[in-house]
Amino acid sequence: MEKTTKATKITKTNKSTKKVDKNNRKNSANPKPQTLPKPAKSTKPTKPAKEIIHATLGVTAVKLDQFPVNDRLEVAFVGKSNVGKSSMINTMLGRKSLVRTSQTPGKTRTINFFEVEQAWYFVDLPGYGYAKVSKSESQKWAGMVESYLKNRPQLLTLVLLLDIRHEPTANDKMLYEWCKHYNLPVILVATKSDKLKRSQIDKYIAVIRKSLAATEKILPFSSLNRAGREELWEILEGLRF
Ligand SMILES: Nc1nc2c(ncn2[C@@H]2O[C@H](COP(=O)(O)OP(=O)(O)O)[C@@H](O)[C@H]2O)c(=O)[nH]1
Ligand SMILES: [Mg+2]
Repeated sequence: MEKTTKATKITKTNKSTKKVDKNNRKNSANPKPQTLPKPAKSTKPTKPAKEIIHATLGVTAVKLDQFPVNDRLEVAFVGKSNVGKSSMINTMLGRKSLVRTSQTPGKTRTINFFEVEQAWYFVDLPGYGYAKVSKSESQKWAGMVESYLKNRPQLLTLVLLLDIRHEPTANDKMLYEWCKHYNLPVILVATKSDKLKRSQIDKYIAVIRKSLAATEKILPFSSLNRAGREELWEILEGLRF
């Protein structure tokens, strides 16, 4: 008896789902060819998406002597406040909210070390450039970030995040030049690529490249649709081996 009741319920649910499906199908019956997103250069992964089994917040630090002591390789993520840093780390790790997003800008004044598998630390450096932050606060930021960058021989690369829609800020440029000066590998990633049409992406990337006088590739990335995720993993794995 119970089975029948359940079956009826399920059928009911299916019915209503079907209705929606039908409507959707109707809408998509005549797709406009120009809306089909077919890029010249496909960003589709050729391999299955990278899966991360172990990812956890390891250490939260505000100064050098609190940084973890071990030989894991580190990848540090840096960029202005709100650029999409926390979202990117979550996307890379395949987690929804391991790193909290949209915290009050300028409030994150810690360096967070996320353990990734047995191999890595993903390091979330504090964001910069929030207007309401005082001068002494931004000096504190600079001091902390500099102390991190100068004292981590295990730092494999910096990932510098730039909003694809905006010209790099003075701080972005300063960080980029800093990497060049100290010969620290840097990966330039242009975030929120979903905000642009595919046809616009190259144009905006060119603006960023010119503004930084950058020589390396700038990778479009979206935490919304995961564009760039597999490519970034490939670059990181390539640096590691
Ligand atoms: N459309 C879009 N929004 C994003 C993307 N990444 C982050 N955001 C949004 O941008 C805001 C700031 O993101 P967050 O990851 O907290 O930035 P953070 O301050 O750099 O750590 C949040 O509202 C996010 O939902 C993205 O790839 N696409
Ligand atoms: Mg953040």
